[in-house]
This record gives sequence, C-alpha cells and structure tokens, in this order.
Amino acid sequence: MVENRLNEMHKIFSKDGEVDILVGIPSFNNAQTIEYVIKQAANGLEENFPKMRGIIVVSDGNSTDKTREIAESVSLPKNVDRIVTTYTGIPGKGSAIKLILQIAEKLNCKALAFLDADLRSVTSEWIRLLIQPIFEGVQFVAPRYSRYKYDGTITNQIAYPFTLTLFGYKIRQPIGGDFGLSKELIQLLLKTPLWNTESVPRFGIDITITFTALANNMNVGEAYLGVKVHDVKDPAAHLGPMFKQVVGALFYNAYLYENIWKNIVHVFEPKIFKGKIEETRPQPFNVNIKAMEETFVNGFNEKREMLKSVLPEQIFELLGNCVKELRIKVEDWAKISFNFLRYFKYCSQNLREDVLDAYRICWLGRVATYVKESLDMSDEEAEEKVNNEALTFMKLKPYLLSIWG
Ligand SMILES: Nc1nc2c(ncn2[C@@H]2O[C@H](COP(=O)(O)OP(=O)(O)O)[C@@H](O)[C@H]2O)c(=O)[nH]1
Ligand SMILES: [Mg+2]
Repeated sequence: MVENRLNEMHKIFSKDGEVDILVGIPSFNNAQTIEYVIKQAANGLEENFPKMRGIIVVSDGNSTDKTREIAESVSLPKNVDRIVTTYTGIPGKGSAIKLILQIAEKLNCKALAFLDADLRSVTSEWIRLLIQPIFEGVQFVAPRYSRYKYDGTITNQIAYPFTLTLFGYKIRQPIGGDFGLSKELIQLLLKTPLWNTESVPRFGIDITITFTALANNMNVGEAYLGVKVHDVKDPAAHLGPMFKQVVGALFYNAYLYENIWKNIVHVFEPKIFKGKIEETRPQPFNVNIKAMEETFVNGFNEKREMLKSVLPEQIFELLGNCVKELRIKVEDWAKISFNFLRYFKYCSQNLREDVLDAYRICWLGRVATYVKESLDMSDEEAEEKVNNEALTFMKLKPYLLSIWG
C-alpha cells in the first residue's frame, strides 16, 4: 500500500531528473503556522540552492483544521515541488517522519531537512544551515537554539545529559526536531528495529535520529539557528505523554547500542555552522514550581511501593530524602536516572508505562529544583549550569557501568 504510493510519487517527481533536496514537515493541526513554515522552506531552497531541484513534503496526521488545504495552496518557486500527504499506522510524529524518510529514499534525495510545522522563528537561512553541511560531508546536522532558561525541560534534564554520557557528544539539542540528514542516515533510520516500539513512531523519533547518527559514528555538526519560537508547553501540564515517548525511546536506543556506548569515555565537540541569524532574546514565560513539587511529592507517595520494588534500596532512600528536602541535586538526579535506565531494560512490557510515569514524577521534582536554583540567573548563566550538570552526568558514567552489569 505504502509501496504503491511511493512508486506513484517516484513516477511523478523523477520524470525530469533527480530531486536533490527534500524538506520534510510533519504536521498536525498547524493551520496557524504551516504557510509561514512552507514559505521559509521554499525561499531557503530558491535562495541558497537555485540550481538544485527541491521538494517540500508535508506529512500530516489527519489534521482536523485547514493545515492540508493551506499547505496545498502556498505558491512555490520554479525549482521547488510539493507533496502534501497523510501517513498510515500509529498516529504520531515518528510515523509522519518515517513516511518522509521513505519518500526521500525513493526519490534518491541527496540531503534532507526536517522542520517542525509550529515554528514561528524559522527563516530561509535555516535551510542553508541544515543542508549545506550535508553537501560538505557532514552526515547529521543537529540544531542549536537560544532558548529561555525554563524552555526545553526534557532536553536539559534528560536528553542532553544522556547524549553526553552515553556517546560523549555535546549535542545540545538532541531532540530539537529541526535536523539535516544525509542519505546514509536516511537509510540507517529506515532500518532501525525500533519502529516496532510504542514510542519511536510518536515523539520518540527525534532522539532516535540523533542516537542512530552517533551510534554509527557519523560525522555530526550543529547549526546555530537562533531563537526557537514555537507553541510552548508547560512541563507540569502538557508534557506527560511526550515525556514517556521521548524517554522510552531514549532507553530503547540505549539498549540497542549498549555495546557501543559502554566503550566511549571522551568528550567530542561537534563543529558548529553559523550564518546570518538575527540575535533576539528568547521570550521569558512562567513555569509552575508549586504544581511540579506537588506532583513530585504526591506521586512519590502514591507510587512508593512500586518505586521501592524497582529501585535499589539506597536509591529509594536517596529519593525519599529528596522528597523530604524538596530538592534533587544533580549528582542524585544522575544516579536516579541511571537506575531507571537500568531497570527499564529488564522490566516487563506491562510495567513500562508505570515505570516511565514514576520517572516523570521524579523529573518534575528535578525541574523544580533547577528552576529554583536558576531563578536569579541570566539565560547565559543558566546555560553554563546546564552544561556543567551534563558534565556531572558524564563523570558518573563509571557508576552507570557499575550498575549495568
Ligand atoms: N503528522 C503528525 N505530526 C505531528 C504529530 N504530533 C506532532 N506532530 C508534529 O511534530 C512537530 C513537533 O510537535 P510539537 O507538538 O510542536 O512538539 P515539540 O515542539 O517537540 O514540543 C510539529 O510539527 C507537529 O505538528 C502527529 O501525531 N502527526
Ligand atoms: Mg513545537
């Protein structure tokens, strides 16, 4: 069925020769922003790669607003084609991305950039910064943004420190979503066995892209894209399912590549690509410290028996003390996190959801601590704090290896 559709697309879009660059946009109810994102993508292809053939693919999750109609109607430059399509299978960002990867492979594209459909700060320069390095031999380009100190709470407390600990790579936004990919990475991703998990077809796709590139020792770079303005989410109110999908996928990737990361001890700095990006300050917003702390304390009490059975005794006690003090220091957070990673590997499928939810509750306790510790910090100072904390995780890698067995 998918194969038929892909063959059809191949017939239409390959008739005048090869498509060089594909810009893929997963969308779901983005009627407010999709036109702007497509226009910036099209301008980026026209301005920066005028001699190449580009195609914009919108892979939509059956939006109930006018996302697809708007996407079909945006006018495009001569060197840019378009496909607006819906994917089949598990509803989620990962399924949308998989269809884009399949189209890119079928059309034999040389480079692929992903852009989120809810972006308000994307410019045509983003396309140059995500794609040009691929033509220069980089195989994976991750984004780097200026973000408000309380934005990116899953990234700062989990995805970034784990990426650094496991692979030694300072990829600051491993789940940023706006990526540049080479042909080799597209092929590897299509082959990952993790499509069968419950999380990778959903929000677990971004960490899967990053870990697949790092585990396969690809040449990686970062593109500095300035401020990321998109639809913001409050950690206590909106990030429940997303947390479980991102972290579940991170854990699955960690098991898949354990024999690779076990041997990595050095820190690598990716090459950073910079361009004409306007410097503006990220918009501050409030997070609800009290709501996070309440969920942490109440959640710990509700899940006490389960936590006691899944965590080693000292770690359970350590967590109990954190609840009493309403504070999770970064060293403790690293140890708690490593124990969840280790436990999840052996736990039965029907317990996984509950274990991830318990880790989510701890994470809210950790985010509350981080927010309180950084109240008086500038974004730059908070950035330095996040970097130092990730290095603390990395220094505790021997502890992770000791409990891994
Ligand atoms: N096709 C499709 N796209 C999705 C789905 N969920 C999210 N997306 C898209 O994935 C991108 C990132 O989602 P978003 O909710 O902004 O997540 P965040 O920015 O990572 O917090 C956006 O372009 C969404 O439209 C889905 O179920 N199907
Ligand atoms: Mg978003």
